[in-house]
Amino acid sequence: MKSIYKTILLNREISHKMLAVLLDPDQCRGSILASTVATLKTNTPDFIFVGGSHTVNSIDSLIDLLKEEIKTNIVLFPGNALQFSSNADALLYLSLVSGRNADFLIGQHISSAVAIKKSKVEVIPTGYLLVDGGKPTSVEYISNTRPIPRDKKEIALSTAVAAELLGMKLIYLEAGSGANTPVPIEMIEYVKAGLSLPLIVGGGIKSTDELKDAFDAGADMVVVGNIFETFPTKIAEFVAFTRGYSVEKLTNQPN
Ligand code: 1GP
Repeated sequence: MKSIYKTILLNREISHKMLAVLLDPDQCRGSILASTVATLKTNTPDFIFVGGSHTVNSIDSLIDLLKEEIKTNIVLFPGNALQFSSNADALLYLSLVSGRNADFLIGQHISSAVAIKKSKVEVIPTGYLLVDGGKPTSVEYISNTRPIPRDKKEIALSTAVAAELLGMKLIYLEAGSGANTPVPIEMIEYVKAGLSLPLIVGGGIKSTDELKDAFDAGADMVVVGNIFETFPTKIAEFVAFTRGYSVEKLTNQPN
């Protein structure tokens, strides 16, 4: 099976920007789920992420349904050790490196490590940095960690580089699902400039203008979830924009 991490590296090399649609099993249900799946079938993003800071409903049944209906890579984006499913294609093995809560740095990992190793799910160690998104978010509350202040890009870079040196393979700059304001552009640019790893950005992105800002600033992949919980058909607009963005960049490259 094709390695998802290799796909991410390859896409970054050819400047193909990636979009991940995040589905929270608690929010994506009933008519919203039906409309989301129908839209995703014909407007398929690079990845579907499944997870959330706090979920009650089954991750497995959502993944099974998605795999039946849509041909794309399903990546676990877990809020805790319970959100593991061996039916997923890959797992972002998140360590909340911006926080000082040992449980989310290593504790949850220990609870699930042996089961994960026995599975066939591709594990992608990911340094996860929570950035102030203008309001308290679930991830901040549940993880009991403080986000990096919005004007402290140097702290964000030092944290991201520490994660890189510790051997993590991806960096995720997160403003938190439903954030008032996405990760600041200056922070994305600054972290990108000092980092060798692929950079994921998410949290509070509600329009293709904000998606463009994140791509322009250096995000290799952007994750969008919350806005689609109210307007699932907007997925089509975001997928089309992402495809067009990479094509336009390639076309405008000097010979
Ligand atoms: C949250 O980064 C993701 O973990 C996506 O955020 O739900 O605000 O789009 P939104």
